[in-house]
Amino acid sequence: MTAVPTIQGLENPPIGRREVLDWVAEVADLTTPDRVVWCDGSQEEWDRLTKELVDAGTFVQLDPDKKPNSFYAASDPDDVARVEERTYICSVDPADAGVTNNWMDPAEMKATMTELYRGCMRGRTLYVIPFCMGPTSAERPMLGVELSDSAYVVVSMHIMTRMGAEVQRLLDGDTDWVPALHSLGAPLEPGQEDVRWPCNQTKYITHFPEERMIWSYGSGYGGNALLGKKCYSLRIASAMARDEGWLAEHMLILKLISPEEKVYYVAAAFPSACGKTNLAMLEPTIPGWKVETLGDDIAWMHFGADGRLYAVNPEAGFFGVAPGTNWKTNPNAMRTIERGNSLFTNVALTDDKDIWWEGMEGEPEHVLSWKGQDWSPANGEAGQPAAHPNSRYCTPMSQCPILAPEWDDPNGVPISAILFGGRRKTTIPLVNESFDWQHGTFMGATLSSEKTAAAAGAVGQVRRDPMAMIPFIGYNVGDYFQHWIDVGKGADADKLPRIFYVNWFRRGDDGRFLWPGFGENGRVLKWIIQRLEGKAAATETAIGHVPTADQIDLDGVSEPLEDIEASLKVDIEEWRAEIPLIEEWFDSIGEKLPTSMRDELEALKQRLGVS
Ligand code: GTP
Ligand code: SPV
Ligand code: MN
Repeated sequence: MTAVPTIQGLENPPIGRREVLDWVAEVADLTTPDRVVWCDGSQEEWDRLTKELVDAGTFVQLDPDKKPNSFYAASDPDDVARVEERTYICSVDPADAGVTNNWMDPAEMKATMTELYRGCMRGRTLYVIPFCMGPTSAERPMLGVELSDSAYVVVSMHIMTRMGAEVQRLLDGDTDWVPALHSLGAPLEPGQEDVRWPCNQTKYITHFPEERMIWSYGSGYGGNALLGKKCYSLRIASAMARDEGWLAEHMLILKLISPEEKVYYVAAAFPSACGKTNLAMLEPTIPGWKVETLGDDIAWMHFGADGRLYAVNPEAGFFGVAPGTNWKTNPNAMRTIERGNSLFTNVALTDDKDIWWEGMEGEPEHVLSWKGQDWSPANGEAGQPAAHPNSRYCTPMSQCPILAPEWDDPNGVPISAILFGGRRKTTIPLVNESFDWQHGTFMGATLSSEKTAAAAGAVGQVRRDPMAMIPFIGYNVGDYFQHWIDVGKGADADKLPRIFYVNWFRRGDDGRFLWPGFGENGRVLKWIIQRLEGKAAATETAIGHVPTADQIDLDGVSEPLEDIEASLKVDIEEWRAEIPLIEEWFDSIGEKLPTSMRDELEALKQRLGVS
C-alpha cells in the first residue's frame, strides 16, 4: 500500500526498507495520528522530547546540580506495573502457549485489537523507533521497530536500547526485524486537554510468536510499553531460542574477579524484584574479590565454537527497582544515577527537585509522593509509602562505574555458573549446588518465590516461577523445560555452567532476615567459585550440595552464627511439605512435562523418604 499523504511527516522517511515503510503507513492509516516522527536516537531528539514532556506536565526536570539532564514522572495510579493477566501469547495452536500463559486465537486477537487501535492515536504523534537489542556489531543484529504514540517510550528506549544511524543502516539491509506496535489508547479530540500520564483502562500486551510480532495497547509503563525489553528480549526471543537452540533468560550477568585475578562470569535468574540488579552491581565485603557488571535483567546465551555457553545482555540501560536502593545496599546503582541522564518513575519528588524513595539515606522532611500528595515521615498518608514499591530508575549502563569493558562484546562472555533464586521465608537454604545439569534444570523448573510489586496483584503469596520466567516464557512451559534439557544434552557436560540455587530471603521467627545479603552475598559467590575450582567443601544432602557454616568464608560477618546456620539448614520436614506443592505444579503442566522432570521429583522424594 502507499503512504497516506495527509499525515504530516509520513513523507521523506530516513529508512528505505519497503516492509518497514509499508507497515508504518498501514499503522498510520489505522491509528490516524496527527503526525509521524522518525526517531534517530540523537541528543537533539532527547532534548526536544524531554522538553515537550516537561511542557506537557509528564516530566519534572530535576535540579541539574543534583541530577543533570534527569527527569521525574508519576504515572497514572492504575498503570504502575506489568499486567500479567492482560498479557497474551497468541500462538496458532493453544498448546504452544501452554498452561502458564493467557492465549487467544491470533486472528481473533488481531480483530479485537484492530478495533481498539482504530483512531487511537488521534491528536497524537506516531513515533517510529528503530532499535537493536544487543550490540549492533553482532553477526546477527537483533533489530526491532517500535511504533508508539508515547514520547516517554521514545526517551526510555534511548536509554534501554541501541538506537541511531547504525541501526537505521542495518534496518535497510536484509536482517530480520521485529515489528512492535504500542499505543497508550488515549486519543485526543480537538481542543481536549491532555493528562499527565495518558493510558487506557483496557490493556493488552500481546505476542504473536510465530510471526515474531508484538502488539501492546493501553499502558505506558515499563515492561508493558518498552517493547524491546520483556516482550521482545524474553517472550519473542525465547520462542526464537527454542527454534534455534539457544537460551533467552531473565538473568543478570556479572564478572567476578578473585584475589588471584582469575575471572569468572556468572548468570543469575531471580524473579522480578528479587535481587538481580543488586547482585549484578555487588560490592563484595570480603577483601580481594571484585565484581563488574554486564547486565541486570536479561541474558541471551549461545554456545560458542569452544563448546561453552556465552551470554550477551540485549539491553543498554538499567530499569531498576528504586525502593531499597541506597549507598549501603547498592552504591554502584547510586553512582550510576548520580551521573544524570536518567528517568525516575513513581518515586517521590523532594522540595529541592531531587528524588527520594523508601530506604534511601537522608529521609526528607517533606516530599510529593508518587501520587502527587504531600508526604512527610510523620503524616506518611496513613502508612502509605512516598514512592510506589515498583517505582523505577531508568539509567544508561555506560554510566555504571563497575561496568565490565566487555559488556558490548557481540560474542558475549563464557558463563561458569548459573544461579537460580527466589524470595522464600522458609525451606530454601542460602545456597545449594545441583548434582548435574538435569538436576539443576529441576531446581529451576521448581523455583518458587513470594510475589512482589513488580506485577499487579497480591504481594507475598508463594508461587512457582520456573527459571524466574513464568511471566516471560513465550511458549509452552513443558516444552521450555525440555529445551533446557536438550541444551544440556547437546553440550559437553564439562563445559556447561554449574547450576546453583540461592535464597537471600530466609527469615527467623520474628521476621528478620537470617542472612545479611547485599555485599555479603559475595561470600556465597566465593564459595561457588571455589566449588568450580574444586577448593570448597560441601555436604551432600537430599536436595543437593549445601555448605555448612564452617564451609563458607564468614570472617567479619556480624550476624549471629545461629542465624547463618539457620539460613543454611536443610529441614527435611519443610522439604516434605514442599513436595505436594511441586506435584501440584507439575500436574498442572500436564502431558508436556518432560519425564526427566518427573524422574527428578521421584528421586528427590526417595532421598527425603517420602513415598
Ligand atoms: P526486576 O528489575 O524487577 O527484575 O528486579 P531485580 O531482580 O533486579 O531486583 P532488585 O535487585 O532491584 O531488588 C529488589 C528488592 O530486593 C530491593 O528492594 C532490594 O533492596 C531487595 N534485595 C536485593 N538483594 C537483597 C538481599 O541480598 N537481601 C535482601 N534482604 N534484600 C535484597
Ligand atoms: C520486571 O518486572 O522484571 C522488570 C521491570 O524488570 S519491567 O520492565 O516492567 O518488566
Ligand atoms: Mn526483570
